[in-house]
Amino acid sequence: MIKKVLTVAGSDSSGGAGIQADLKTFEEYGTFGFSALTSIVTMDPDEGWSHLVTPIEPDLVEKQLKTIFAGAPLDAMKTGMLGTIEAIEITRSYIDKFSMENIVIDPVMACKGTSELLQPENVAAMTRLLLPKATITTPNLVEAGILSEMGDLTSVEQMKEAAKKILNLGPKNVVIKGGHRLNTDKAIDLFYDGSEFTIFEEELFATDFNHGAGCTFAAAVTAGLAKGYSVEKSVALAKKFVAAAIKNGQKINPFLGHVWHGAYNHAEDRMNEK
Ligand code: PXL
Repeated sequence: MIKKVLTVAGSDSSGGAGIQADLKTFEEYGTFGFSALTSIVTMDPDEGWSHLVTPIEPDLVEKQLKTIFAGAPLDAMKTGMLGTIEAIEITRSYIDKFSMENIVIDPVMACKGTSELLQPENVAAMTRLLLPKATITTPNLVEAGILSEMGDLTSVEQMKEAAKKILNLGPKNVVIKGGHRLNTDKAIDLFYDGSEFTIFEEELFATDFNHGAGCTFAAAVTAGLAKGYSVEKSVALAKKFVAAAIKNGQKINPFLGHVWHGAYNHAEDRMNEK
């Protein structure tokens, strides 16, 4: 049976992050994707590509989850941008009601291109209601600094300390993405399972065409878990998947370049007329 995977996240109307990244990634992994939309992000080319986040009515979030969970059990799920505290509460209630396992919490707090953070009270609700249910959480350096209350993280040693603090919030595993924000010549991710630290390294690509990288990484981990891979293997494979996606990033419009979710599997070659 094909594995079923859910994303509870926002729509990135520009096509690279959010549920668009998630569903494309789920498909690349050969899993069957579902989505419950929590918000819609739009960008205005007439206003310097400024972002607007419009939350979905909580009642409509619930209706989507009811539809999705009506079928056979899901194999894994992830959360991304969560529009409202109510959406967070509803998501938690479905996790409990259906005894969901294999849960990836991507603690999205801002979009690139906007300094506007998610409401602090949303972050608090996500921390309280969702992190304790997480198989793994996938903060970037900024998000890890906020969750650990350590502020700026500038070294692997500090990332280790932050990972310990984040694990105390309840997730079973944490991976902190150093990315381009850590001033290293490699893209370094730190994985912590509560007993051991593992460093994952990939080439750091000098590209701006990396919109959607974070969502794609978390979605790849989720699909890996759905397929029955261990948490560590899911992270290792996700890292390779997203590295290929960044390396083959595409300039999508005058403002932005996106990761290419199909790069790892050379999806651009599919269905070509021979
Ligand atoms: O990359 C963070 C992110 C998450 N979710 C949605 C987004 C973005 C950034 O644009 O639009 C829906």
